[in-house]
Amino acid sequence: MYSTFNRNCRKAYLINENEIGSFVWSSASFRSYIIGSKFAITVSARTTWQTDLCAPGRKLFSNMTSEAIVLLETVNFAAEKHRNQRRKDPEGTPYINHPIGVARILSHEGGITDIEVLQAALLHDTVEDTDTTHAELEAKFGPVVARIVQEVTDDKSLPKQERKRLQVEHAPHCSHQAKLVKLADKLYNLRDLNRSTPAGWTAERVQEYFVWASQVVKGLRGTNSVLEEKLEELFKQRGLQL
Ligand SMILES: [Mn+2]
Repeated sequence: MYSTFNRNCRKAYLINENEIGSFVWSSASFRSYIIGSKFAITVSARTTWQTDLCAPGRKLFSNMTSEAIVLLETVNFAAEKHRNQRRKDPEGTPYINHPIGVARILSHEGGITDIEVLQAALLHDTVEDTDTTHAELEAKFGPVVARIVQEVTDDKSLPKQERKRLQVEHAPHCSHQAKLVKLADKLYNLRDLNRSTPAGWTAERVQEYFVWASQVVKGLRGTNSVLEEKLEELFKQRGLQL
């Protein structure tokens, strides 16, 4: 009854006004209802079940790809979760700028089009920094996205230094998708440190962050040459080599 989400689908239809995020598309022989973002339920067009919901008047986003809709759903979820958080810069930039920027680094600089990686980038700090749970991400965005987020989530029950040490240790053993998110996360954070020093940070603390980040990135090499070169350049400016 369940089939994998058809990422080539070009048309989306709203099936239930109270359930934004659930869409349907149809072909000559099938109608498919997207459940969450990851799975679709496909029924024969001859099945009368809910076919009235596909009436022409209910068609929405006909020129929009389903992936664009999924990304909007994802960025909206992240924005709601990070609603009350600010970055550490003196300007108190809204936190959501960070996950959006990480996803944009992947798409615009890293050439990444894997929707699950871009979704995981948008969600990468939700479990670590908000009340979001792994189960919640899995139910809403599917097991792959939830697993990538899990891989980039620190265990907050551990002391900070231990968490930082574990990031260095775990980096080489992450999945390719998680490594991409980690590279973009580090690139964003290092650029941010160059742009503006967080309130209360000394020059030494900034330098220590670069040293630690270089150790993590060392374990991520061989993942994306463009992102790695850009990181290498930032480390070089700080007198660090990978
Ligand atoms: Mn982050």
